[in-house]
Amino acid sequence: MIVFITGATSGIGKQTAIEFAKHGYNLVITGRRKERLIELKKDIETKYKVDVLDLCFDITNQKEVEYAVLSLSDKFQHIDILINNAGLAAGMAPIQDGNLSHWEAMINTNIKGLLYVTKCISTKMIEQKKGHIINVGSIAGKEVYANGNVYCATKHAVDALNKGMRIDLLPHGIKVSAINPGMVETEFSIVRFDGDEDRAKKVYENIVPLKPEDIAETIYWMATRPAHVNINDLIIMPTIQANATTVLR
Ligand code: NDP
Ligand code: 8X3
Repeated sequence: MIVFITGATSGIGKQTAIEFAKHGYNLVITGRRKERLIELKKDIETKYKVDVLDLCFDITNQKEVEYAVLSLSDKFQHIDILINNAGLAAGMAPIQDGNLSHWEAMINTNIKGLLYVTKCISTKMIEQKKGHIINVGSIAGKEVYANGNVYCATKHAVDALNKGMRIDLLPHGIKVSAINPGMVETEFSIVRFDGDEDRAKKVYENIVPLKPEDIAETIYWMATRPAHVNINDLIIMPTIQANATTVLR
């Protein structure tokens, strides 16, 4: 079995790669940071004795995505599971103060990048007449919070795309699922606040957030339900977080 994971250089994607490797799956790990991919490949192959292909590309670049998928060697051609995980929040500001490059980055990555990868890989899955696509959405795709405007919009788009893919790929025997987490401590907030680690730390101060392991284990569970069962949509929150804005600190 082969799992193709976008955004495996950090956080949820990296931990999901490790989780599937623990269970003997071979992996295609992707992201822009080549050194991290090489290191993860080495670690996983040594510890879990599975085959790992590292593909370094930027999902916002449609040609790079297409080339990466076309370049898959025979051994990694047959993708059983695609995990659409790569994504980011950039900035947090009222709409009138929004930074255009932050907006472009979120729209290009969370929506367009996910679409480019899905188009290439769903085509392969249709030929195989089987496959499973798992989209990493967010609680921000279910609710909107102050200053989250564009990030929330991109994750609402992921929610809609998840539903659309489920319908379109149904006749082809391809499962489609979404996982929508609340707060998970990863590099997410460091990226959101342009590298400001102190500000990022404050997000998780005095709370117990989800760990990437919690999401990875749940994704693995979703991927391993019996053939007649599909998890369409799942929301997972830390116990201290009731919804996007209600957090017990
Ligand atoms: P991290 O910042 O730790 O990881 C993000 C991953 O996305 C990295 O591997 C990064 O790789 C990859 N990525 C970002 N942009 C691109 C790009 N243009 N091309 C290729 N890869 C890219 O954050 P998380 O693990 O938290 O985030 C993973 C997903 O989970 C995201 O979709 C996020 O929206 C979602 N999420 C996160 C939550 C949280 O609280 N942390 C909650 C709900 C959802 P690289 O930089 O090497 O390219
Ligand atoms: C990340 C979770 O609440 O910061 O998607 O939007 S949140």
